[in-house]
Amino acid sequence: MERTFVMLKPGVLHRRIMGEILNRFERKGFKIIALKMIRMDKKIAETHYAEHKGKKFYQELVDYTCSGPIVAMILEDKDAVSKVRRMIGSTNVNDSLPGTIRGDFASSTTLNIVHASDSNASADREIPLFFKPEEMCLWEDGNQAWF
Ligand code: 3AN
Repeated sequence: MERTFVMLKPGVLHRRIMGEILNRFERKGFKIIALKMIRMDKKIAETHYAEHKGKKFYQELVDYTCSGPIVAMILEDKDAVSKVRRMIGSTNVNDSLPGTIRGDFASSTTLNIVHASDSNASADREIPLFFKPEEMCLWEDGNQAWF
């Protein structure tokens, strides 16, 4: 099983679409093994987006992600990284297709609503930045009769 890190950026809460987005991940069958709402501090945002330091959108990106609460989560599934990336759509909002999260909800590339790890290496770097091991809740799909 593979794990990936997903972050719903502040615009999601402002627009009241958190449930809609979580619903898409659940319908697809991902197992949510960690979930929390936090206000990101500048240091974490700068570490998370370190590769973009110096680019013209960097400051707006850091300011935006720190401007309100974010929802951080770890999703687990076979090929979770690539599956989630397909569901969120292209980085550039002009290219993100209808039916993807960015294609349906984002109107700006910098403020593009959602982040998801783009590789296993990114997931391995991002997960510990946002979650302590004890914040993960590992669970098994139980006997169907219980539900
Ligand atoms: P992704 O989030 O799709 O992995 P990255 O890692 O290249 O894309 O960029 C991180 C974030 O930086 C994007 N989610 C977006 O908010 C912002 N960003 C990336 N490229 C641009 C760009 N060309 N113009 C404006 N904002 C950008």
